[in-house]
Amino acid sequence: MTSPSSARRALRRGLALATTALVAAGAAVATVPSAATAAPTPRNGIVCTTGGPSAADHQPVFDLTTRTGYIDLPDGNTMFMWGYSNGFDAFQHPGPVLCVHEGDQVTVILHNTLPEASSIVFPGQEGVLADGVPSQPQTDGTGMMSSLAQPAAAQSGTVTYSFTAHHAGTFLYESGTDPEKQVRMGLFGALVVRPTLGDDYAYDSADSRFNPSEEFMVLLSEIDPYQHQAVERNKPFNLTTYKPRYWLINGRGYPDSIADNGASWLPNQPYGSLATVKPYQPDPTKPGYHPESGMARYLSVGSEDYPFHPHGNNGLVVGRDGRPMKTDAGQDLSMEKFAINIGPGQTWDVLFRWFDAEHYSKENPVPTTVPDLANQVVGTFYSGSPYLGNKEALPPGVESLNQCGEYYIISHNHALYQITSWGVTMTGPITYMRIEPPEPNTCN
Ligand SMILES: [Cu+2]
Repeated sequence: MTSPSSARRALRRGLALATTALVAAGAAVATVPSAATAAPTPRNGIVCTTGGPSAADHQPVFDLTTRTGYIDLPDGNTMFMWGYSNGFDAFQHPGPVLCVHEGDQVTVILHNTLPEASSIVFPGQEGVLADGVPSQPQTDGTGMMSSLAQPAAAQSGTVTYSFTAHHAGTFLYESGTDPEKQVRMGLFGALVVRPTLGDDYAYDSADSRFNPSEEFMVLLSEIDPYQHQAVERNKPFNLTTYKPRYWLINGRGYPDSIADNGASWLPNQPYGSLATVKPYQPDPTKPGYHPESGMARYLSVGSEDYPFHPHGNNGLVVGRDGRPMKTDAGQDLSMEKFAINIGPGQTWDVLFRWFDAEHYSKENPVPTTVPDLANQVVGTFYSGSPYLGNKEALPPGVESLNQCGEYYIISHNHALYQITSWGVTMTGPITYMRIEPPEPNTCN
């Protein structure tokens, strides 16, 4: 597969924009607006789609439409994808992050526009109904399983799935029809069930509290471009030759991964993964009081383990696969981990804090001799100073993207062959944690 010319890309963008305009025009005259609504998009962090006005009555309703489209990859390639869009919006990848509350009666209406039947399964949810009857595997006339759930017919079929969200936690939703093809083509997304205790808790326990402005999604996936090319050209694909060559975080590869949510140059890949946090400071008498943890929700739809590895601090694993790390009797089974090894289909809920452990500053300097400016090799995001909140001169010829003396700490997949894009190294599932200097600062 070769990169399309920029002209083709521009044409496709133009078509996408035109489609969006048509949909917008259609919405203006439609009598029934799309049920799901997206909250105002924060620059960083998880972007929740909530289930419309009835969500307030604990009956969120989501319309998900299967669409085809293209995403941009770090090596300059573009990739044909399938995806779930929010309501009847244009194509996006991955699907919207469905945020509901424990105990909610959740309705998800699948509108299928693909040339083949498609369905949705909700791993971890119990008692799922499809058009009012139990959602269950389907067989064809020969007794072969044809789908893990009742599908919506090709082109224009619809199925309404419903369930009660009994358990708080992080879950996947994904295609249950020909998943070796459809999930890999992009039919997946995250489902977040918030506990009764409150939106700023991972589970119904006081020790799972986090700061809502520091909640992040790390949704990991992979692409074999030859499979996508075959689907785009309506050709068969031999699954025994499946070999991923791209790996993505929230549907983007580095450096796009650290761009803002909704970055203008990634019209179909709305979700960034830069984690912007403040230093943990539990003492209210000290400046920068910030006593809460951040929270990362890890999910994988890949076919291999992804050993994701945030540098700098351990994380506290408080949940796995939408269940808290506690016994039925409430005994704490949470554990600290440095790398989070996410298996196919798993989700991990991890609380983390960034400590200013040594309190280094100009008044408490790092006990080492810093080399001369001309002898330093520094990264793009270095401030020129080892001290949080300081900006100083950089070596000759270096341009820095550092804004206000903030720190950047890399988080990445530690299977290094997986942080590539068809062989281009140091791309793929890499992101950063950005540590903001204590306020007052000059960041904004
Ligand atoms: Cu590393």
